[in-house]
Amino acid sequence: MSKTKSKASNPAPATATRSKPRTKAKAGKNLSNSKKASSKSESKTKSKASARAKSAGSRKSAPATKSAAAITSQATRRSTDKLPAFLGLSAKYTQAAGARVHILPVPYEETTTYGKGTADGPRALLEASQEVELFDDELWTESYKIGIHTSDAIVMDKVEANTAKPFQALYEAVKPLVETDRFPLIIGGEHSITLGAIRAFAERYKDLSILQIDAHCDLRPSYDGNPYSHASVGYRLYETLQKPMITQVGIRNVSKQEAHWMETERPKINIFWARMQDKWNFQEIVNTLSNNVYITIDVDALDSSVMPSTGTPEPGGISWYQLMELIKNVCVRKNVVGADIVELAPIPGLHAPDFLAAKLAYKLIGYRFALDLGVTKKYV
Ligand SMILES: [Mn+2]
Repeated sequence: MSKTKSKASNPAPATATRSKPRTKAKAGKNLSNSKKASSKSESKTKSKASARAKSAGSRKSAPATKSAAAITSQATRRSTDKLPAFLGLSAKYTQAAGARVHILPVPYEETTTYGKGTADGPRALLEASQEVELFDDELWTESYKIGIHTSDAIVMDKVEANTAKPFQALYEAVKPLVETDRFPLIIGGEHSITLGAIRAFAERYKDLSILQIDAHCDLRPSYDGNPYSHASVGYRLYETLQKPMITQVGIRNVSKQEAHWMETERPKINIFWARMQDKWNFQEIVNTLSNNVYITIDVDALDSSVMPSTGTPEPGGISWYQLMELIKNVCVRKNVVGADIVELAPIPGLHAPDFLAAKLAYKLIGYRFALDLGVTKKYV
């Protein structure tokens, strides 16, 4: 479905009561200990169930009688409450000063056009991350040891057509991290936020290119009268780069207007269409990028069978392992300077997509820092 056709429909999120918190007894799991593990090897055996029970208790789903507006306002409120730290790591690995990776949760949702709920994406991802196994079975290492700090949520007012400095709060959070060679991993929220990050990266890296993994080109100059709509983010990013260069992977939704712009302007945008995914050569995809790369992952690039929790789903998406191959190849061959994961719109009671997003964040960190972590195993 084209984004242009879907504005009127605004279905309320599913209102099924969230299933009771999982307390499945892993061997040695201590249900009563709420302190985070702090041993040399972060143990996943402590605290998880109790933390999970606590957080799950605070986010009961709305009863079926509530209006969509009430549910939205509840989602907004929840999204600004204190968020759990990614992976539930102990302080040793989360100190801002020492951490190479800084997770920036951005529960921004102002221009979504179809399914709602991406304001709750950061919370769902961070909560699900408490259950992600810390040992990477592929890299054969504990990637969290690179140090992962989770910042407080970055809350921004709606960016309008006349906003002078779009997504300024995110820009200001990213800028010092870029300058000190930290790796910002931004968790959305709707896709338009990527612009705030790219404004900071483009100032530091003259040759910055963007790998956009997405179902949609997002190349409309504006949408609904707003140039900062999530449907226009690709266009905004393109004009923000010093030497515009974007590679889009997984695309299966383009409007006539976008197609016309590409045919007449011939922008430096390489598209790898989802319908050709069986023939993709990942090395060829990576070769279209400059040395310094920012990765923006709209979760709707994935097939909606594995990622139904997103506002504008499209059939025919990519698989988990294709996504892994792509990220792995770009991390090995290029200098990936930052990334975001956007458009997760959690469905109450359906935790697999939230967990997928959390694991995606952790895998991306692992691939990016495999060398620094001393990974010697051949994995690509
Ligand atoms: Mn998209």
